[in-house]
Amino acid sequence: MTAGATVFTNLHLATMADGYGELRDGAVRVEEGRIVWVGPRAQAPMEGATIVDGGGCWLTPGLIDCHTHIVHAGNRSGEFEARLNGASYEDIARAGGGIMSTVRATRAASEQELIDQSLPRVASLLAEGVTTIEVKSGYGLDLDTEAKMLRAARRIGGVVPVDVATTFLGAHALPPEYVGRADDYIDAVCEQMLPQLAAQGLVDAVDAFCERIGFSNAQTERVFEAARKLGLPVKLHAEQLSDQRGAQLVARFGGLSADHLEHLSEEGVAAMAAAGTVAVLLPGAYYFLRDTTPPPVAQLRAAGVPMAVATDCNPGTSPLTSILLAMNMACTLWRLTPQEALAGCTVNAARALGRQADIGTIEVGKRADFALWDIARPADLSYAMGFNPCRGVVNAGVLRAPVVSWRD
Ligand code: DI6
Ligand code: FE
Repeated sequence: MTAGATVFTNLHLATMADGYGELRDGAVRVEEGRIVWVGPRAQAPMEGATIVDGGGCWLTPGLIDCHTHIVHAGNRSGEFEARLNGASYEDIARAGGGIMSTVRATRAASEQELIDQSLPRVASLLAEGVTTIEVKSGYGLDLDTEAKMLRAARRIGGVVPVDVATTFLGAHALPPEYVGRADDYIDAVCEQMLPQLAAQGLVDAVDAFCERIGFSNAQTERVFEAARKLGLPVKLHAEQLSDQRGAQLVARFGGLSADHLEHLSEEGVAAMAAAGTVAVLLPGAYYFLRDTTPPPVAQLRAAGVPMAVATDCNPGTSPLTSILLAMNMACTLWRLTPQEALAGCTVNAARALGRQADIGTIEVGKRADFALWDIARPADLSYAMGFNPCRGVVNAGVLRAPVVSWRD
């Protein structure tokens, strides 16, 4: 008897190891939370294992939402409604709206309130087969609140079955205390906030918003230098609203990912391809902002840049808590194939987090994080809108929902 052995059988596999990596009528053996065997059902080594009958479901890697701002307080639906009733951006800003309203709410919330407000959003993702999320700070913009956000993100991973990767996004916006002194704020980010948060073990990666309304290329570079000194990987909100050559910058630092990319240049594509930097595509923000410039998907594809797809869940530009809808939008709006969309939430999302050795495909040695789906083929995941065919989630070998015989 092998301790903790489970065989998941009577299911079709999309391993995502090579394209879909389709294996009909397959099985997976898991021991101690890791995949030890993948293959045809008829050959599955069953000795000493608990058997989970997949009932003819499809099994994919657990989905990975590799770009979220899901930990924040309050929301901005009032602002959304005001705009649709004719208020201008300036009206809203004068009334204290926009990103700073989320900063105020997040500063005012306790750590527990942040967790309580974020959990329903996280639960929505988990119901759709998500097993790993990335969570960014960036609504604190001071040391204490950034720390509170990152601790809340980490603690969510202890409350519900999800793995959390934390990203420090101190350079998200200029806090009111520093108006007119952006370089001083970047000093604080680089010399105080990042080193202290890293010393507390709260930072897996470092991000910045490189944009005319965010931080300059030179300021971003200083943040990246500070990350490099601490041995932390970098990623970047790049070319969302304009081409700031952020993709080239993050590629030069061997960055994990460049995210958004609607205004990415050919030169940026080439730099990302050479550096192996993942393109994280965020159709929720494009949709919600009614943007009209799509990211250069065909060029990214031709250059062999791995593409990920994520929700960008945030209260201002992408109040989206459905990874399946993000996949659908990536296909519908930007012409990703359903296979690319699923790779974008599995194998390539893992890479955008630097976790490709551990998660993202169903392969021997990886963690047994899976999602089980009542679908006819993997393309169904990108096809339907607002329909959730998830029938179970497996976290490190532990099945979270019954899947046996719901068809009976
Ligand atoms: N880009 C965005 O679209 C969001 N952050 C970012 O860096 C906006 C966040 C917000 O409005 O709350
Ligand atoms: Fe974002």
